[in-house]
Amino acid sequence: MSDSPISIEKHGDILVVTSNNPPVNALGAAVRIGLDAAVKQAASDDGIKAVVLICEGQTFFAGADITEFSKPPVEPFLPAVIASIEALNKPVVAAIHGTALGGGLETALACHYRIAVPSAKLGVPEVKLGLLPGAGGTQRLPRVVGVKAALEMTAKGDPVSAKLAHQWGLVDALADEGGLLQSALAFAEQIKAVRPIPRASERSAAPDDAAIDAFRKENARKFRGFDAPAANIACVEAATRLPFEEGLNFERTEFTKLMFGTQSAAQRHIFFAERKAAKIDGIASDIALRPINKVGVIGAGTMGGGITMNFLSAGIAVIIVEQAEDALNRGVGVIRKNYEASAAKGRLTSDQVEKAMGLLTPSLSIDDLADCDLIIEAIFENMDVKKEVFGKLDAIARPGAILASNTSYLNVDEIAASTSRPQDVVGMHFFSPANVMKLLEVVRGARTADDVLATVMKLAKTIRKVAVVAGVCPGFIGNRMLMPRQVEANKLLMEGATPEQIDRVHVEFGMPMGPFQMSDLAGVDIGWHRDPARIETIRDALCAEDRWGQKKGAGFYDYDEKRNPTPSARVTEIIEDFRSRSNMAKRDITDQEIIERTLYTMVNEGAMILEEGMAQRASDIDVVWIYGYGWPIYRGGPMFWAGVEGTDKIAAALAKHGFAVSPMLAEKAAKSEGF
Ligand code: 3H9
Repeated sequence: MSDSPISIEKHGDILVVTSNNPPVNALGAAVRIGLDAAVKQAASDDGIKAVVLICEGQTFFAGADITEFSKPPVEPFLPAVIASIEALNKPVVAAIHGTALGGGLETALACHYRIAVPSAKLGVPEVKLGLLPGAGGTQRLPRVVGVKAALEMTAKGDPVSAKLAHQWGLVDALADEGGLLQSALAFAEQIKAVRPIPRASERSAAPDDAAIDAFRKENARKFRGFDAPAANIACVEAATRLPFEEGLNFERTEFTKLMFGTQSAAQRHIFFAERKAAKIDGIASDIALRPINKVGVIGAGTMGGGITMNFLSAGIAVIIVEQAEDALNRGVGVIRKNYEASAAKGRLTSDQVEKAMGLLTPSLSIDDLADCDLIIEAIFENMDVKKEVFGKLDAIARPGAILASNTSYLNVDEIAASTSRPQDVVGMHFFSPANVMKLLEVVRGARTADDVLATVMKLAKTIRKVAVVAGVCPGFIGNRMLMPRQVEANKLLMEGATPEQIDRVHVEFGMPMGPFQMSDLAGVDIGWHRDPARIETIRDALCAEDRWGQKKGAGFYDYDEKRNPTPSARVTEIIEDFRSRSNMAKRDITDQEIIERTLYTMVNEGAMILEEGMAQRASDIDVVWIYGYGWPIYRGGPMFWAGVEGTDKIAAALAKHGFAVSPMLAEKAAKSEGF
């Protein structure tokens, strides 16, 4: 087995089976073949009394090899390998470090004992790939941890700590952090003669219909639109009703349905898209990066504060600068309040709050940023003001410091030109609330240096953002695609649709909210000219009447004190007034037309973004929309969805409505290809 990722070694009468399949010990064909052979070896050698299964490198098996899912299957299949481990007539101890995930945890569940270092995490994240644990996990897990915990683990997919897993009985013993193999060998020594050998499949899972019903109800909103959570729940339920083998068959049927469905294809696409987005075309992955130990943030408003929290939470010191003392105090106060709210929910300890706040230095002088490694400007969107700030930064920042703007649509090259070091200037477009939203658009200016871009992309991972490289164009990737959607949504109102209908179509599609709900949340007045006498659009009319959205209790909808929306008779009047003044006839608008004019147009814009080289790849656009705007992940982002919907159908509908179809979309349509 010399080329195999699986090696075996005898330690007295204990066989140590080791996997070495970097980077994450995925259970690909070579690993399965090796494991199968190791089990046979253990069974046939009378000198072996117990087996320890352990992994080298950063982690225990992190799951099946997802890259194999789109290829023809190769034997032995994982469920069979796992069954042979469980059936072995000698005890097997799984020795876990890093993350035992998916098929990895299923393998561990088939082992007769599990020992883990305290830092390890255990989980079945298949649901996040639109799947379920398909190698017996849904049947063994409830038999080991009970129905409630199994529902949480399978249908939500978040891993649990080894310590919690120990309390639940999923882990039999905790090992020394640095001495997993020794601990596992000592453990195996103790249990090697214990009979009967404990097997998860031979246990039973007590039925708990009340818990299952309650779980479905509690999570109905979270699971809306997704197929996989319900399938996971059904499998856990089956574990409480069916004998083990029948439960496995049920699991297999459900797994296969999900595996060949479009939702899982979409979610797997996003898994790889997210990782690909971190790679920058044309820049070597080993380029030397600039060290970032101290960050300056200019502006202590909502954006500046949120941006600051990302760094503090990652243990990076921040100096936050404001012009006026009260604004500075308010900003710092909000940061503390946000941390304390997380602590109250049990997500942080008070020590962690104090540690984060201890890394923050408030200042009223921009000169205090002189020794920062990265300075992020987060002031309001005005080119002249930004240029002035960057001119000042040019004068005070140390040579080599990275100067970033959080602009959401302004020209980063123009901002860079106000400095003598455009190579050090980059855009870092965070999404609001910046401490919560995962997306970061990193805007590469015409002269941004390669190491600056690579440093910021790497830093994004440190502060737990998903970063995408965008080129300089109005609105970059995300907001640029929002524009045609908004324009068409407004036109549709004039032609006869209501805000409620358009929003409903978007929500039914899977978006968290529709364009008008979003407008009310963000503020209808954003970007308004502020002249109540100048009424040229429906939006102007709303703003003139103080209907600025949720914050004013009225916008495209009316709101009660709890911000529950109801359709507004006044808004209907305003729209009708505009329509009659423009001599437009009202007509019935179908839901399909709304999709074609607000979503197909986004695909068209995405294709133009690709043509112009403003995004590196179609999957980057998908990542932007999933993590920045809540596009339903089970539809894989607008460009992936275009392939499912049919680029030919999309191009034809756009042409029918009179839009200019982008050449790239036309080309894909001609070949009936996706992006
Ligand atoms: C399953 O198990 C199905 C079974 O129930 C049923 C079977 C019948 N396969 O994330 P990273 C790659 S479904 C293939 O940047 P980290 C990844 O693409 C599986 N490749 O590292 C990347 O490649 P590249 C259930 C995988 O340290 C590289 O490894 N398991 C897999 O930030 C490094 O990854 C999961 O869903 C895989 N399973 O995080 C776990 N996993 O360098 C998925 C990773 O070319 N994985 N790669 O870009 C993870 O959650 C994270 O990768 C992990 C490490 C936490 C393990």
